[in-house]
Amino acid sequence: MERTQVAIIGAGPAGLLLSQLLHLQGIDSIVLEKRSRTYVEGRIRAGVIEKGAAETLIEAGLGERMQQESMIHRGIELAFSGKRHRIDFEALTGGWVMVYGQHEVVIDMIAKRLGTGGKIVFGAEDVTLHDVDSGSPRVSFNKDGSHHEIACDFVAGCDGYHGVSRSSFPEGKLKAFERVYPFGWLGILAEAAPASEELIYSLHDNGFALFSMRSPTVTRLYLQCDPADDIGSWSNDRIWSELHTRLEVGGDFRINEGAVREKSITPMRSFVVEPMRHGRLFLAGDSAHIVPPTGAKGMNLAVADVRVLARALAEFFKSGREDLLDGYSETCLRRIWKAERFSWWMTSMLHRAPDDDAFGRRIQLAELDYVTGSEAASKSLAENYIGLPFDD
Ligand code: RFL
Ligand code: PHB
Repeated sequence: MERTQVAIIGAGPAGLLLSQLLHLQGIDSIVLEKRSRTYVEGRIRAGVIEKGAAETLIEAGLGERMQQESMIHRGIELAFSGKRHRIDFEALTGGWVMVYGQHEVVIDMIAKRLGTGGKIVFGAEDVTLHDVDSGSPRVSFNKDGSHHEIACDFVAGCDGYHGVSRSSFPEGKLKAFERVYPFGWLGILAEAAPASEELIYSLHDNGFALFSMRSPTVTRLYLQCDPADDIGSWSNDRIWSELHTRLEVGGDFRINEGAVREKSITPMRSFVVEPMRHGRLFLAGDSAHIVPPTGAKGMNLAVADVRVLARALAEFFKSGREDLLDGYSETCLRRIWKAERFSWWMTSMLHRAPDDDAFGRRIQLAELDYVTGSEAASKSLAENYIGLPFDD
């Protein structure tokens, strides 16, 4: 049977960064990923990296291409009632965020791990966790028709919301907290130069829209839609028409159209499980928590979790100390709940709920007016958006 110190389930940002951080501490790991490398490297998701998360990636030796190709953003715009208002992160906090696609981060992480002898098994099917409440857990899986087993000291469940790790906790051990929103995001990637230098979050009578980007030639755009909508009912013409209507407010701003490369609908939910540890199994990233994308926090929380986990594991292997491992769940959850609050707040402020009444709409507009008009309120948004400081 093969052996490793840490078996990592999932090659998303959480699992891959954890394997790199452990490697830098001299700890070996094997990453087991259900999908193919091509699939994982092509999966379009997040685009905003907090300052602290970007610095973590750079310190871990993963920043080379990111520093060349990413864009530093020092503010965002909020559009409502026919006007655009800038939230100036730099003036309010001295901070910034980086705009760089999550799949590019994943490409960089995979290349780095494989380039330094790291082990990632793609196409690992039927991953099953065994004896995680003992001192010697095992993980089994099938690949290309043969059965494999890995003995390890710890298992890191970095396998996202639909993974197996969370369901390997004993019945009744986890408490789940959830809110499902009555809307989804339809996202497209367009071969078009971004018409604005900064992201625009817009609340329109037709619903929310977000203007974002990936590079000087690629624009990323989102529209609030019904989560039950069939993507087939959204022709490119209908999408562009809604984007023009919802985003082109204030002055002569016009978005550029271009060939649509990706088109998908994501449902929106807030979700947290507590605790994030059972015996020798630790959950990190989306396997333990989901945020609606409005606050751009999902990937950033994954980075924050594995920072804490890597440090706790390193301390254990170095000195046998278990207090950081014991504190893992509590340390992570303090940040997670603040990001949950922020994402829920941004979502409620910027979306049109189907059962909204006139009172609710006036309150939303008053909130936006306050957030953009008060320095204290703008600063609160800015410090959460750029990322709260790490505790560790
Ligand atoms: P991932 O990325 O889902 O990776 C989990 C990996 O585990 C694999 N897996 C398994 N492997 C083995 N066995 C199994 N049984 C397995 N089951 C699953 C999966 O194939 C996958 O490779 O989770 P991780 O690493 O925790 O990373 C989390 C982030 O991906 C996620 O939070 C973000 O993408 C959320 N998000 C955003 N986050 C940000 O920080 N900033 C943003 O701007 C932002 N925008 C977004 C987003 C997510 C979006 N979607 C599509 C959900 C925009 C969108 C539209
Ligand atoms: C993105 O560019 O994909 C993006 C940006 C900001 C968000 C969510 C997604 O809040």
